Amino acid sequence: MSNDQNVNGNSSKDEQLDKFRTDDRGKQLTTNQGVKVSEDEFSLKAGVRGPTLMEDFHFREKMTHFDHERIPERIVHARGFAAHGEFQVYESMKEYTKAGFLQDPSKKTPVFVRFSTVAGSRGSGELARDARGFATKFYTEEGNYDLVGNNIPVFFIQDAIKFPDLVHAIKPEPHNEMPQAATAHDTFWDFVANNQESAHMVMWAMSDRAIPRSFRMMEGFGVHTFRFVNDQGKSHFVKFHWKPVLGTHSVVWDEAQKINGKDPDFHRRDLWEAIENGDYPEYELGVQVIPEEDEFRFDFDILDPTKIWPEEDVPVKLIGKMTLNRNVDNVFAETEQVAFHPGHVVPGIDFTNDPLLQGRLFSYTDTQLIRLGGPNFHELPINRPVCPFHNNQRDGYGRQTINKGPVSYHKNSLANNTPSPTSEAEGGFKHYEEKVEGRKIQARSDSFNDHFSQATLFWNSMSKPEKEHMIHAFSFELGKVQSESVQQQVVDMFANVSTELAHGFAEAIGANPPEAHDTGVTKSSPALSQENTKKKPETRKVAVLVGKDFNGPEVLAVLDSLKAAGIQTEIVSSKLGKIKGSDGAELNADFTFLTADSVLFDAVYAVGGSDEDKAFYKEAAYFVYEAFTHYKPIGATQEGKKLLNVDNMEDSPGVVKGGDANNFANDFIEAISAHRHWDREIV
Ligand code: HDE
Repeated sequence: MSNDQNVNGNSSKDEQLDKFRTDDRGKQLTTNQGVKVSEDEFSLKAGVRGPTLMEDFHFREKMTHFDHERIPERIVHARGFAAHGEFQVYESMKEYTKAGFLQDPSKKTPVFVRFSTVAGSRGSGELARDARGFATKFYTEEGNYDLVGNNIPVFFIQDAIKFPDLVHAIKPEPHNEMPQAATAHDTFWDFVANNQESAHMVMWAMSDRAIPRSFRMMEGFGVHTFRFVNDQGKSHFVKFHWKPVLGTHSVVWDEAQKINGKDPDFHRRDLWEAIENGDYPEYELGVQVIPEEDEFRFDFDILDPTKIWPEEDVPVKLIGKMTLNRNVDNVFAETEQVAFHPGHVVPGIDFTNDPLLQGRLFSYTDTQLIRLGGPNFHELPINRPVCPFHNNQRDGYGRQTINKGPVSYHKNSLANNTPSPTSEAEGGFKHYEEKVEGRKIQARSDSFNDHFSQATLFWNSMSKPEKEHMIHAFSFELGKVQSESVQQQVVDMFANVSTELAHGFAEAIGANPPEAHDTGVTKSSPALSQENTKKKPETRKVAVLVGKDFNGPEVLAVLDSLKAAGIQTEIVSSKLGKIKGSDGAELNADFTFLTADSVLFDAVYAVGGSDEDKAFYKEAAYFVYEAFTHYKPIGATQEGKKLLNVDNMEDSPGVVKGGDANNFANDFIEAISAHRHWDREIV
């Protein structure tokens, strides 16, 4: 195989990565120069109690490398986790785009997807109330295409020049570096109140979307309006969506905060384990398409990144599916070193004048230069395209390619004027020839000025529990703000969205409630409510609380039914090891009440056991009650029912009581599919 085929492209991504993989297990220890090392415990000294000697090259090399092991974390999206997978289009998109990877349903395009939180540092808890990054690199045969999106379809600002201000406001405050990975502080809300274009995104950020149950259960959005360009040169405006096959689900805020303590790696563990178990996460790619001629047909500017195109007005067409099927081998080499860029496009996909997108086109390469230490980051294994790449770029830190020959300029005669440009007809990228004219001006179009109508549309679209969660979220966040002036400014601002909302949290934080007035916006978009998402039991995690002498046959039958429905069960008990039940049944405890917690599960099966097992019942009762307060499905055997005697739990929605194992299992699975039981009364 020539170099071109294995490292510089024309191979599968996995084969390409394989050239760089190494397994040190079973090998002899050497220096980086390949010299075998005879001693790795004691440095070279002048006498056993003497000073260390400079000539100990192994010590010096080992320590120097260690001293340089860290690189700057991403200024935003530092905390992330990624996986490999593949994408397949359902049918040719030729009518809209000539992008090669969107033509042939039989073609599989390798992808690498990195999910992230935005505000926190690299080691922060994953259940922060925050937007999630959803960045996908498609390794297409025409070059890498990066769809660098979020799980929220709009953004805080309309012009990239404001991004440093937003991020300074959202990050921990500089004088005391608090709070970590949180928006509940003065500078963030001061920014919001004084930059009212943020209203719509803040609504999403205060909604359940900002605390997803799993990376596998959240939507993704390209946010900006892009262009599709077909082989006739015709352009359509397009917005991109990822729709998770498992539906879109969230946790509740109390749970999120507890998960951050119990398992700060909750989201990455969930993704890692799902892939290891063969439960490959799937997302359908959706597009909303608007013909160029219709650019001005809407009551908002379609280039404004604080606006959605309501799905009821512009339907989302599902055009393909992405499956994540392989975990990384090394988080640093792959997840940390991957370099996304919204400017990485392929023929058939192009930009619009969205001023946020335009600024991003500058920022991403710039950030990689400092983060990855020079201009050769495209040579890192994870960033290499799978197609060949050739140009006259040379040298720079960490250069790996050994370019042969004396010529590194265009035009030339010595190399026959190669590498040579390719015509558009032959696959060369040609920028879409959009007509532009105007004065050079530092201003914003008036068509970007309506900051509240879609924020109200979002509010109108929420179910009752979702609205309650939002009022609670605002109350929490502003409850942590010290400045009464900022608190009041935020109340007054969100009175423009909904007086019900602003009133709700003004009361909780002791601010002056706004006067009731009608926003005049009555429209809603059912697609925005997570209540209307798909409900599926697959891959949900159930804690099975098992005590001594549990009801053997019944419990084993229920566990079989749960497994058959794709539900995962973990046995939790007072001690690790075997637990004996009736009729010779035996279960093995995976966790104790010390190492497990209800917040790490989707549902609880309260099995119970013998009455004398007092310690078990005490610990299990708290576990069950906490799950109940988080609206989770609960199933109980006859013995487990003893755990339900608080707050009328027994007769509450989503609480299923045992008896006939078959019916019980079906009812319990149905309750698990529902995800949460919001109609439950929590005292
Ligand atoms: Fe980013 N963003 N961003 N961003 N962004 C970065 O690039 C930036 C924006 C998004 O997993 C940085 O490599 C500017 C919107 C994701 O590696 C940086 C603006 C959306 C990721 C940067 C935005 C995003 C980043 C930091 C305002 C959703 C993580 C490290 C115009 C559509 C990608 C890096 C990964 C990362 C700049 C706004 C998504 C500094 C200037 C809107 C998912 O270049």
